[in-house]
Amino acid sequence: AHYYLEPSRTFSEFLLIPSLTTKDCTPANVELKTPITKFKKGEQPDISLNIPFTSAVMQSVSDNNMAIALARCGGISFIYGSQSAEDQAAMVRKVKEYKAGFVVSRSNLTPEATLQDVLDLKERNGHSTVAITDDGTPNGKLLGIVTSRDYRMSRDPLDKRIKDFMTPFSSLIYGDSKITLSEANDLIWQHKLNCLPIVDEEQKLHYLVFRKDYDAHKGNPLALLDANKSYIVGAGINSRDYEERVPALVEAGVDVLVIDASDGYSEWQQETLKYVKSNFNVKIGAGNVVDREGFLYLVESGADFVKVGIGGGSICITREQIGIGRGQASALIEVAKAREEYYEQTGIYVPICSDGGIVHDYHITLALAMGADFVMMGRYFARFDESPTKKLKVGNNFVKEFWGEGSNRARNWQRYDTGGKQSLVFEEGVDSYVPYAGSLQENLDKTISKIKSTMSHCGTKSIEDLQNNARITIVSATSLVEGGAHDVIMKESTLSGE
Ligand code: MZP
Repeated sequence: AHYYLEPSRTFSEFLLIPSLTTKDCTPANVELKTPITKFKKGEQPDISLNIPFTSAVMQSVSDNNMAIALARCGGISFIYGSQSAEDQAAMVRKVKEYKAGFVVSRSNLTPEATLQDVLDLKERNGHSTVAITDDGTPNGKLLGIVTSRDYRMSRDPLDKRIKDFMTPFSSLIYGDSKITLSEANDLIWQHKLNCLPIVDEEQKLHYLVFRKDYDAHKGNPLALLDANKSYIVGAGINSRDYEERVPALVEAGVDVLVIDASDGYSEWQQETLKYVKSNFNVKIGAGNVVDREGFLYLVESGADFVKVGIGGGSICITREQIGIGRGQASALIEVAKAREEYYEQTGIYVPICSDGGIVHDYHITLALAMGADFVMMGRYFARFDESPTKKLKVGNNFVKEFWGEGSNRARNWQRYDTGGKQSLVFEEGVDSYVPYAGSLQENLDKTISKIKSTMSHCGTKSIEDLQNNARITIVSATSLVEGGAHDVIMKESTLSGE
């Protein structure tokens, strides 16, 4: 046997040491744009993200609703593959065909209509916002807009009349090409609006611009109307039924695929990559791997990015069940080194994704500093309104359901397939709850603020800068204790979390 004598380390065993923060290195100047597909030195990647976040290929995390919400914030979801190819392609199609605004006729609604009536229409059509015009067409006069946020604020929507929630826009009519991003932004903040309609001189509604869209397209007003085309979306595939699944996903308009397997260092992944590369012009990532050999094998087989991580996922019991895995930090550090060497030798940069095991927000920054170009998370996203699972009350707390792809509930045997019986012989994942945390955007905004703040302390303004210049230290078990509140008597309110 070959022994790796260095212990296998996790994110919590590391901290970042601050470097000189220059005056221009404020969090506002930190840029989180990142590549997700490989590119040649001096060229641009075909697909990049505005924030380094992807949601996990899991039934309890990534459906079309999550994909729309995350793409709107600048990230991407990989829609789960443990469903029929047809159903998965339908979810991809819903994301690609999604239009930010939806116009209904005022005449479809009686004057007594409630907010719930509007929301039912919204639900039926799968949109996050309903715009109400006087004649129900885009040419009609815009009377108002009801958003999901209004719905949440109302608590008891049936008691409220639409008019209480409509945001009147009569004073906000602009020619679509005349308004600049910053003007629109000012208006949104000034009027405390969630979104702004862009209409032409004939009052034809062109687009509803959301606050979050501004954040995602900062600095490029026209991108907002390019953005109206469609959101980007990914999808997970396996190395069994790819000849049926990939054509359906490509036909539905998927932007990028990923082969989703717990251990991706296999000839099946090579075969799948070769099939996709020789039959389709679509980007495809592969994984998961935890070492240099696995990374190089997948890259040489054609992968556009590589996913790193075995056994670190919050719902994962692979390490306990079959003794396979590696601490996420150690895996990432080795793969990132192999990626740098490969780049030096070939001039081709292959992005890597750190998948699983993110517990605290700073773990994301650590993963980026250790060489990840983006992270994939399950537990993090499962907590939000936009995840596909039920919100329940357990004791005094609201929770959301969250189960692993290797659990009996998901029955995704293809993810754990090693060429044997076509079934899930034993579980490698658990069925669990996660604390409910509210909306994706609010939480993502907070996480991004923290990442930008850490990067500013490190004196770095981009992910590439962080990867090249971060200073990382191992922490001892005793210094971990020092990092929390210690040697003080906690007040009751702190203890009860009030
Ligand atoms: P986390 O963000 O919840 O810690 O981890 C999510 C990752 O765990 C997924 O992206 C996937 O790689 C992995 N996963 C999903 N299901 C299982 C399982 O049932 C699993 N074991 O390990």
